[in-house]
Amino acid sequence: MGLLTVIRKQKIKDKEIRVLMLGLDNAGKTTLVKSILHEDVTTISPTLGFNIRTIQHGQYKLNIWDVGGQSTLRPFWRNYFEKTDTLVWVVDATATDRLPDCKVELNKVLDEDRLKGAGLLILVNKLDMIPEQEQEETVARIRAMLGLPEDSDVNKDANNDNSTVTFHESKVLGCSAFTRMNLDVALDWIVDEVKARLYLLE
Ligand code: G3D
Repeated sequence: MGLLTVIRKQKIKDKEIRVLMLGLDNAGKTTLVKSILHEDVTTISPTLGFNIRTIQHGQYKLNIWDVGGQSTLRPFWRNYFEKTDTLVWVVDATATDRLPDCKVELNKVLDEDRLKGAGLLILVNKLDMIPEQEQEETVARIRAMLGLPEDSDVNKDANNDNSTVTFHESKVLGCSAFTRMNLDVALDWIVDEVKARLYLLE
């Protein structure tokens, strides 16, 4: 068992999970964190550096690193990769014109060795802006445009030629920071994926 695994196992014993939240600026990262914490989401200022917020979810403590997504800040993302258990990548469902840029940045991050052991959760945010009957299709279209496979063990997805994704598990989930749609589902997925992965290594 590698040292990293031992450290991670210790953390899960202490019931702590480190979550790194990234995505382009304006995707709604800070709003999502505030919404999860039941804070007022009407006053949000741009994240110029990073915020760390702790969320208690069931028995687990999630330390969420919300890092600014402006292009000038992206070179600094790598400083936060170490010891990440789950990468949450936030996409603005209404910003289809930015999807190509989003895909480029996501693939750069997915290529990072230091993140390769982490779980990957893609949150397609701002679904409250999309008519209900189009939400499912919107999430599917964004998944396809980003070159992501169906929710599964992406290690086994040899047909995904868009990236060298080697994350353990991935999930794409539509959500809304404003209505809190699927936020509990997202937290459950993070905790369950980390628990299953680290206990499987025993
Ligand atoms: P960031 O941290 O990813 O840069 P922010 O993004 O959390 O600062 O949010 C950027 C803008 O998106 C904010 O609007 C915020 O209110 C809005 N937003 C975030 N989440 C949602 C959501 O779920 N639904 C809708 N409709 N809007 C959302 P402003 O106007 O302040 O720029």
